[in-house]
Amino acid sequence: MINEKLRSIAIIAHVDHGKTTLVDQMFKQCGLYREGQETEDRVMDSGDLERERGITISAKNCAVEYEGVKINIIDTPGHADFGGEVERSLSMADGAILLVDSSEGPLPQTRFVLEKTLGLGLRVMVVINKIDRHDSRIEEITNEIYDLFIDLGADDEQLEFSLLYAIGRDGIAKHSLDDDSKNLRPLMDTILAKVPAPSYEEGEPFQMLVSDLGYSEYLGRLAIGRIHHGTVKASDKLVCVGENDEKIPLKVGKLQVYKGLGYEEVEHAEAGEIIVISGIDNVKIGDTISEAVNPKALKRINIDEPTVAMRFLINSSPLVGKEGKFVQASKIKERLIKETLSNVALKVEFTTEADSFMVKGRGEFQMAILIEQMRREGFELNVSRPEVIFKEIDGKLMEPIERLFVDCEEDFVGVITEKLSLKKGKMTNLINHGSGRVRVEFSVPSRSLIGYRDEFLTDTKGTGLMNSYLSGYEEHRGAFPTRHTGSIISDRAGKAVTYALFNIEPRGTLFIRPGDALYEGMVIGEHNREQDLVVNACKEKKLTNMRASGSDETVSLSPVKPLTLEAAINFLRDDELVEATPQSVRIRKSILPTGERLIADKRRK
Ligand SMILES: Nc1nc2c(ncn2[C@@H]2O[C@H](COP(=O)(O)OP(=O)(O)O)[C@@H](O)[C@H]2O)c(=O)[nH]1
Ligand SMILES: [Mg+2]
Repeated sequence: MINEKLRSIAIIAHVDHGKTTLVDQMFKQCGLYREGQETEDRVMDSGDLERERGITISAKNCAVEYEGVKINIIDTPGHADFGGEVERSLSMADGAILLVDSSEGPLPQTRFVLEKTLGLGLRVMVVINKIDRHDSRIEEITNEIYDLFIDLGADDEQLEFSLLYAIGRDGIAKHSLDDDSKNLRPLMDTILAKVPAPSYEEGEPFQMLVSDLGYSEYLGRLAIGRIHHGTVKASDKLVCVGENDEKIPLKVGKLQVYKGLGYEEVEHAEAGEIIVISGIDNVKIGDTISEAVNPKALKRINIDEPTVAMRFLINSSPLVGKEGKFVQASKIKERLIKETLSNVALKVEFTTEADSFMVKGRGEFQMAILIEQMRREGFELNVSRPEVIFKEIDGKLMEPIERLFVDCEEDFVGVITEKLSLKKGKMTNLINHGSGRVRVEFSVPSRSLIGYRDEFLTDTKGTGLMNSYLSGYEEHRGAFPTRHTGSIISDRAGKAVTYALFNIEPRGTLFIRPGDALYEGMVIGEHNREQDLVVNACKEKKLTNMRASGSDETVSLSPVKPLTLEAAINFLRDDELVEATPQSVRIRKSILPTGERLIADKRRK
């Protein structure tokens, strides 16, 4: 049986290729807004951090109606660190729209999302987006897209994808470049024609795969997913089949489907529909909700393994508890467990120490976003330097290796290649278009790229582009120094004093300002030399009987950029931690007392 009144599609692409903006226009043209209604840009980016940073972090569902057919749409993030969201979303879709920027072409995350989609056998439509860009290279990019499909092993049917052109921002899609289409109809019609309507076996018992979780004050936990077979009604008695085939009975509370940006309560729902049900607390993404007699599990969602690990610890600095509401290990543990429920690419391991947790994920950016969210909720915590996860295969130490694509001006290739080769990277390809810009490919250990982006932007004067994807595990390429500078460390607690900072300043770059609270073992700056430097930043100028000359009172310090969480994480050495609290980001030594630290350093050497 086929449910002709329904389609479900995921919108996938590299970051910034225009997914969320296109969804806005679909809303507008499918009559979701009244004429003249004030609308926000990128409504689907509804989280605070999403709005602030202008990126999509978690995948979200919505639905529009077109020509009497309901289209469920899933907007996904395009950043590699949030790849788990794409894997999760695709389990709800029958097809995908792949957006490719008309100037940037397919980039590493384009490859990642397309690989996942083809692997699941989903129908893909390709939209070359932002064709209004004056630097668009449509013909070249079309070839690159075909090459990518072939490279990823697309079969003949998948290779015959529909190709459209769009200015997503203006709500225009075209079948060919000389179409004078003024709206998205060509795209919407293609969705109806090319994305298969959900098919199901009649009479089969109800089965749904849980692909997302929600939470409501009134209803408790919400399980979200697509119905594979059968139908469901509110108050049906079902069973949730968990990871180890454990079966938990449940009674469907409220039954809802997506409508526009929100939910709509319904009496019953049919195969193919994406539903939101309440009635069970102990549900996880990947579980199957099934009819109570003879329950059968669907295949769990395939999620790539984590590649980066970071230790989360309770805040053990002397300033603990001044800003945060939640500082206890038990609160942090509870919060991390809650996060792993919906954030499928994240794993938490409990160590033998009660106040330390090992958090594993896809990258340091994913971690930074989690820490940022926790700070805003009132948590205080310490986190360690991110480390990539090694594997041992046949007695050999293996490490994750990435393919890195750099696009930059010719003049910068030298410095980039030199730096990356120090970090065990190898150049694998160099394409010079003769336009002054070059494309260089490297094979680089993942650990070399942690914290590298800032350095790269500095080295290319902000004009370089870099993107990478995980290409696999290779034998460990050997150690290299992480940072060529040391830290400037406070030797005591107190308030930073202008006079003292003025004298320290020539030794490096400061992170703090006069008046900031300091403690022993706190890192207050980056030293110009490789070793650490311990200083007294609270030292007042000795007062003499002679009147100080005026110029002393007006010493001026170089302006200090406040530390961002990401900058702090990138700066860390192995024996340092970031202290994150609702209002502050500080860097500190793991061992705070200077004497103890020196002894530990000696022992290590
Ligand atoms: N020139 C141009 N820019 C666009 C178009 N569509 C989106 N953009 C811009 O591209 C940026 C990224 O858009 P967004 O929808 O957040 O991309 P996403 O990361 O794929 O969701 C925003 O600054 C948009 O204004 C378009 O059709 N043409
Ligand atoms: Mg987006």
